[in-house]
Amino acid sequence: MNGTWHSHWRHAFKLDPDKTIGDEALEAICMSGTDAIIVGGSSGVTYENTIDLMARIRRYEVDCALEVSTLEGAVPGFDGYFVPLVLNTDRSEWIVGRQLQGLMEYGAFVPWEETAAQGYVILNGEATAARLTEARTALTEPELVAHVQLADRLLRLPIVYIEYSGAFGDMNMLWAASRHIQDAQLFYGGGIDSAEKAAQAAELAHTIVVGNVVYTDLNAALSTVRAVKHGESNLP
Ligand code: 1GP
Repeated sequence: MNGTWHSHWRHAFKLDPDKTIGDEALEAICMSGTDAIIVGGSSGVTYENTIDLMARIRRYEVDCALEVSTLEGAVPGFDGYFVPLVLNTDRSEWIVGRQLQGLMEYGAFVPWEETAAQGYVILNGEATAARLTEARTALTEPELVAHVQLADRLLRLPIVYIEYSGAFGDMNMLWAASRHIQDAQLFYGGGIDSAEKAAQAAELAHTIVVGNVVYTDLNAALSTVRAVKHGESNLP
């Protein structure tokens, strides 16, 4: 794994600027012992709601990164920036198109040292991101492995993100991805809503990302941090 600003993360919460979170819940999340807060969402992300959430998270010391999925939501002042490339879509706008558009507009202002591309493989067809990008989510295991190799070995992306957003994924698929990762940091996200699921996914991924449960069951969300911090990954 590359030694970069995000490489030590084992656990991250993903907060959606388009969703409401109270001050107390936000404090509990930021003070939970998680390694980072990722700000990002698939719809309804604007400059205003992104900067508002960033300012609130900034009261705490936790690392805070922005996943830049729309130009409207590109806000300066985060510790780091992720640029997602969706690898399992036929629509090139989600692989390089929007990213090029972003660079044409903001290329001069990109903090390159703190910016990392994420090779997304979206595997839950029901996820908003899957619908939006028309991702080919029904991949076989060999197809998934090829996507992982494309991202990790051929393109040398720093992060491979196995995304099941909204549903807990097939751990056999995550296992297959983890077996074939060489240098990239393996992120897993999707349906982690308990300590058990967190521990299971964290055994196979370098970093687990917990999203939706923050808004539905705060205590369960907090339990995922403890599960990861007490367990260890089998990955190198
Ligand atoms: C979403 O991977 C994250 O991008 C987390 O997924 O919301 O299902 O936890 P959940």
